[in-house]
Amino acid sequence: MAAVKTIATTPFSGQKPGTSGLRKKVKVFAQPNYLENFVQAVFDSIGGESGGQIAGKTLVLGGDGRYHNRTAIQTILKMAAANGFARVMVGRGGILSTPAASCVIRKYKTFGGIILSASHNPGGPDEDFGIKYNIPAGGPAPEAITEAIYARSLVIDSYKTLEAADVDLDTLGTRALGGMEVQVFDPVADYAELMESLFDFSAIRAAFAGGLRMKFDAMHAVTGPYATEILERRLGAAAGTVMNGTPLEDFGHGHPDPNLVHAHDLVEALTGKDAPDFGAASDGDGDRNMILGRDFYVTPSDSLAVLAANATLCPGYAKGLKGIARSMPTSAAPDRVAAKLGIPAWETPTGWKFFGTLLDAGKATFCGEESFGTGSDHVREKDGLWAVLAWLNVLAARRQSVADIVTAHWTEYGRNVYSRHDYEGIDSAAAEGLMEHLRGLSLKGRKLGAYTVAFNDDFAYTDPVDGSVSKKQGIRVVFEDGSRVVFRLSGTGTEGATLRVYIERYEPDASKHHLDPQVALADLIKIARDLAEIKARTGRTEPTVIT
Ligand code: VG1
Ligand code: CO
Repeated sequence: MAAVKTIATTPFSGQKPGTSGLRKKVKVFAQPNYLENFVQAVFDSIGGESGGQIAGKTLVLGGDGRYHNRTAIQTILKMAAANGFARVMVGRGGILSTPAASCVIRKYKTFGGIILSASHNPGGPDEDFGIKYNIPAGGPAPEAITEAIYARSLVIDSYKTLEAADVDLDTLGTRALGGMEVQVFDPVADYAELMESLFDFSAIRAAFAGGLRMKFDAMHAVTGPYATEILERRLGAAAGTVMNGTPLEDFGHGHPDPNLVHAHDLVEALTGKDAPDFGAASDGDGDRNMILGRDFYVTPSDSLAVLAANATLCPGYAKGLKGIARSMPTSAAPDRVAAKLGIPAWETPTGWKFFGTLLDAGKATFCGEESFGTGSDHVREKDGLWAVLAWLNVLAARRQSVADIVTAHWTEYGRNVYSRHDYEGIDSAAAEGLMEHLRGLSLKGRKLGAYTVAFNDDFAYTDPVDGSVSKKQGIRVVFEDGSRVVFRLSGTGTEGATLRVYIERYEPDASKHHLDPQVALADLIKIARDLAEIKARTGRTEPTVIT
C-alpha cells in the first residue's frame, strides 16, 4: 500500500503569481521542493481547515505539453492523493489546452483544476514553465485566492506526498493511486462537443466543401490535436490545413506566440493572390488566437468588435449578447459595437481573471484583450479555437472575405487605429523607475504636439460584481479627442522587465482607414516615447516587438 509522507520544507521567496499564474525558468521549477511548495500552498489555501474541503473532491490536471509537463504531473498526482482528493482527471499524455481545462472543470463540476503552462513563452530545459490554479467556475483564481496562495507559500514548512510509482498517462481509463482515482481522459472530446453546440458546423462544412481554404498554425503547441480533430475531421477542411500540428516539448525551438513576428510560417502562407482565404494561429496553451485574411491582418481589438457585431450569426449567440468586456489597454472598438447594440461595455484590468465575475453574473457574453485573447461565457478562459470557429461561422454566413468584413466594419463604426510596442528584456530597476516617473507626472491640460491631455492616471478597478479593488493596473494618458497612450510592465515574463506601450487613436474618416497604424499613429508614438523617456531610461530606441 502506498504510504503518505510528510516532507519538511522551507519557503522560497518570490512564488508570487503574475498576470496568469506562477511562471519561472524550468531550472527554477526543477529545484527540490519548489513545485511541491507551490502546490501544497494551493491545496492549503483551497482545502480549508486541515484540508477538509479537499476530501472527496475531483481535480482537473493537464498542461500545454512543454518540457517538464509530465514530471510535474506525476509530482502533483502524488501530492493530490496524499492531500485527500478522491479523483484527478488528467488529459491523456498530460495534455489539456487552457480553454479545454476550463470546459472540463465546469462540465464535471470539479473542485477546480491545475493548469501547467507558460503560455506563449518558449519551452525546453533552459526555457519557461508555469502553473496556475483555476477555480470551480473554470476561470483563473481571482486575486484574493492568488494572494492567499502566495501568503501561504511564504510560511510553508511541510508538504504531503505519496510514495508510489509513476502513473501511466498515455492509456485512457481509470487507475488507482493510493486511495485516489486517476482518470486519464480524451482531452479533445468534451471541448469539441462544446464547440459544436455553439457554432453552425454544417454551414462551415458546406463552406469548406464549396472551396473555402484555410491554414491553421498550431505552432507545435497544444492546439494541434484539437485543430486537427475539429477543422479537418469534423468540418472537412483539407488535409494539411493544420500546420505544425504535433505538440513538441520545445515547440520546435519556436516561440509559440501567435503574432506577426512569431507566426511567420502562417503569415507567409497567407501572403499573395493564391493564398488561402483565412489564416489563424494559436499559442502554447491554446487560449490565444491571431486572425488573418489573404494579405490582411486583423488586430485582436478589431476581431472582438467584429465578432460581437456579427455574434447573432452563430447559433450559440443567436439571442444576442448581454455585454462586452475588454481589458483597459484593448482598443475601444468593441465599445462602439456595444453602444450600437445598446448593451454594456466593461473595462477591466489586464488578465482574464478579471472577466470571471462579469461572466458569472451574466453581465458580459464576449470578452477580449489586445494580446490576442478572445472568448465568451462558454468557458472562463480566453479560447483560441473558439475565436477561429466564430470567424469561420461569420465567413460561412456572410460569404465575404476577411478584408471586406473588417473594412465594412470600419466604414460603419470608424476605425480605432491601434498598436502595441513591447520593449522586452529591459533592466528591471530602469523599468520600475520609468513607471514611477510616469506616475509622478501631472499632465491635465498640457499640450503635447497636436493633442491636449484630458487626464492621466494609474488605472484602478473596482469589480462591479464583488466590489474588490485592484490598483496600479497601468498608466493612462488620455487626450481630449479620446486618443490615448498606455504604459504597463508585463506580469508574465521571466527575464528582466518588459515595458508595453499601447497607442490608440480614433479615425472616423474612411479615406484614411487603409493607412499603416505605424504611420497613422506616428505622432502619438513619439509623444509616448518622449513622455516615458524610453531612450534615456532603457537605452532602447526601438521596440522589440510591434503588434
Ligand atoms: C500578457 C497579456 C495579457 C494576458 C496575459 C496572459 O500579460 O498582456 O493580456 O492576459 O499575458 O496570457 P502581461 O502581464 O505579460 O502583459 V497567456 O496566453 O500568456 O496565459
Ligand atoms: Co496562452
